[in-house]
Amino acid sequence: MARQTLLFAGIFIIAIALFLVGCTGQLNSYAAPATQSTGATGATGANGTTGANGTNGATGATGATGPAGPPATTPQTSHTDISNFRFSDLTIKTGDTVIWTNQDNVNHTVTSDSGTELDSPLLANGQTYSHTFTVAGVYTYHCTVHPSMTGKVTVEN
Ligand SMILES: [Cu+2]
Repeated sequence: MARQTLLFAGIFIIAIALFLVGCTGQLNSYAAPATQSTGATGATGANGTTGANGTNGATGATGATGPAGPPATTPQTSHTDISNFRFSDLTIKTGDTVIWTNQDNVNHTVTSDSGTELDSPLLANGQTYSHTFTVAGVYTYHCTVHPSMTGKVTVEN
């Protein structure tokens, strides 16, 4: 009887052992997923920062100043007397005006030696003749009544 009990006990133990082995195998196979899960996708990297704007270029140099024009002078008026049968030579600027006044008791004229720049009528005592010179140059003139009377106006820029 004891031997039978031992035998049953042995079979029982073996059965349990087999059962356990089977369960373990099932558990093992169950625990191991047929398909391995894919790892989580890595987070997308952050966008890079935008580059700073470049600095503006230097301002261009100011252009050179142009050549200076003729000095802006206010036109002048020169008074000159015709006296004792003589003219006085004058030097003036372009745009200036000359006024001749006859101080003699005889008539005189102011007449260009050539051309018609100066062409006064007969000037009695106290009368005047004026002319504005707009072009630089040397203007020689005389008196038609007394050709030996000569004068000169130099007009400068
Ligand atoms: Cu004269």
